[in-house]
Formats: sequence, C-alpha cells, structure tokens
Amino acid sequence: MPEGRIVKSLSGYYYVKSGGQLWQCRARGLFKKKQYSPLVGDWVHFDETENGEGYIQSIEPRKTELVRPPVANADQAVIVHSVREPDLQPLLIDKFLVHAERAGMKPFIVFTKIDLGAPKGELEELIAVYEGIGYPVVLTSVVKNCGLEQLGQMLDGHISVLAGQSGTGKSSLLNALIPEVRLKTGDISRKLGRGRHTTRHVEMLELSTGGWVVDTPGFSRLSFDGWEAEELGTYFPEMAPLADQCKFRGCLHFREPQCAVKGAVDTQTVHALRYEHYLQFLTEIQEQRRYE
Ligand SMILES: Nc1nc2c(ncn2[C@@H]2O[C@H](COP(=O)(O)OP(=O)(O)OP(=O)(O)O)[C@@H](O)[C@H]2O)c(=O)[nH]1
Ligand SMILES: [Mg+2]
Ligand SMILES: [Zn+2]
Repeated sequence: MPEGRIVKSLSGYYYVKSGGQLWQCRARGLFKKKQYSPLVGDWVHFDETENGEGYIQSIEPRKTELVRPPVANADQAVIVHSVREPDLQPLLIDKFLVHAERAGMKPFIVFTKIDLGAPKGELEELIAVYEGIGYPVVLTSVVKNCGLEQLGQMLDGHISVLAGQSGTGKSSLLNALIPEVRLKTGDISRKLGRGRHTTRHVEMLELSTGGWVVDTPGFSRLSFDGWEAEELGTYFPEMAPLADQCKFRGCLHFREPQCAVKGAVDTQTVHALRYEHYLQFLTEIQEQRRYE
C-alpha cells in the first residue's frame, strides 16, 4: 500500500505527496465516527482507487498535534505577529506561546512589517521580555527584505507551522521565502485594522533547504478547553522552575501565601505583563471548568 504525507486538505479531499506525486485522496468514513480525522502533516497509507484517486486507510502515530491550526507532526511553531496593522497584542502572543508549549513544539516569534514602525519603546520591551525567557525573536519586513535570510535559516530542516491572526503577513513571508508558490495575500481592513481571512486552508510547503512550512488561516480565538489549572504554569518557562520553591504543592501562583512566582514578579525576575496574562488564562481555565 503506498505511503505518503498529507500536504494539503481542501473541500473534503486530502492531498498526499508520495513518491514525488500528489494524490487526491478521500478518507475512510471510519475516521469520522472515531472523531479522529487526518491532518495536514500526517503520514498515511492509502489505496489506489479505480478513478486514479486514493483512499486513506490508516494514519501513522503523530509526534505532535495541534487542533488550531490543525496540523500534525510539526516540531516548531512560528508565532507571526505584526508590529502594526494589526497592532501589537502581547496577550495574543502569550496565548499562542502556551498552546505551542502544551503541544510540545518549540516556539519562536516573528515580528512582521517592521517597515511600518512599531509604537516607540513597546516593541523593544517585548523583544527584551521574550529573548530574556529564551524565545528567539526575528524581525522581518517583506517590503524592505529584512530578516528573511535569518528566518530561512531557522526553518531549515524543521517542520514549522505558522500561527497568527489574519493579516499579520504569514502568506507574504512564504511568498518571499519560496517565490514559486505565489500564495494569495489580502489587504487589511482600514476600518477594523484586521486582516480579511485570505488563506482558507492549511497547506504544507517545501523549502529548498529541506524543511517544510505550513501556511494556515489566521485566527485569534484559542480555547483552553480541557486544560487543568495546575498545568498552566508549566508552559511559562520562566515560572515553571520556581514552582518547587512555592510553599504549597500545586501552588497556582494566585492567592497562595509564600509563592515564589509572585516573589519573582515583585523583584521583576518574572515580567509583570507575563504574570498578568498567566492570571487571565488561569481565570479562563477555571471558568471553563465550572461549566463542565
Ligand atoms: N508594510 C508591510 N506590509 C506587509 C508586510 N507583509 C505583509 N504585508 C501586507 O499585509 C497584508 C496581509 O498579508 P497576508 O500575507 O495576506 O497575511 P496573512 O497572515 O497570510 O493573512 P490570512 O491569510 O488572512 O491569515 C497584505 O496587504 C500584505 O501586503 C510587510 O512586511 N510590510
Ligand atoms: Mg495567509
Ligand atoms: Zn506559587
């Protein structure tokens, strides 16, 4: 049975790359019943059908899995965030970061559209915060051709998924890195300062250097469905090692006395903004639990 990797999913079809050829495949009804559907990035076995299409029979176990964007087997999450149009939203960056951490992917941050100029001081502070934690940061502009070589090097040899809200320039980055793909890009609604959801499907593209990058539709809603309050702190790399020094086991770093994380916020070893976002996510998780 031929084997290959799903590189695109569109209108009920999965496009499987196998032996240098692209196969248009359907999936078995069984997957639907089990609520386990194939994802872009999956390695699959398929049967050839009489009409020259394929029929997916089985999916290999996944190394990683993301629900939003729906991608399997990516090892890097690239958080693509514009410095303007749409404006900087640190809360959203942190939300993407914790989701990537939970999925076991290595995240890094790309700030796009630096030719538009970021609000003074704000970008510098964010760069310092994230680099201080150990997250690499890349500054890019496709207009000024900046940072693209550095980004290309960071993607080299990895399977990377781009994530970010609509209009931050994900498809534009890929067009600049892989000129032959010519992905559709969209303008920004002046009135709303948001993108127009130009990319509609998930697609995996091969880099000439050997890595793969997954372009995805932009989104800004990420749910904490199924998360436990206790696990949240483990996805903040600067807070996680402190938990051992908190007085109480299973400290949520919220109202508990003698909490090492709160102590670190007071001494500014943990950035106040990150802690504020931690508390917002914690509240979101706790409220969700209450309604379950
Ligand atoms: N000034 C400037 N504009 C950019 C840059 N990169 C992208 N843009 C513009 O931003 C708009 C949105 O770009 P897209 O690449 O479509 O954004 P996207 O993230 O793929 O959006 P969705 O597919 O909707 O998720 C387009 O008008 C681009 O021309 C940049 O570096 N500088
Ligand atoms: Mg796009
Ligand atoms: Zn604590």
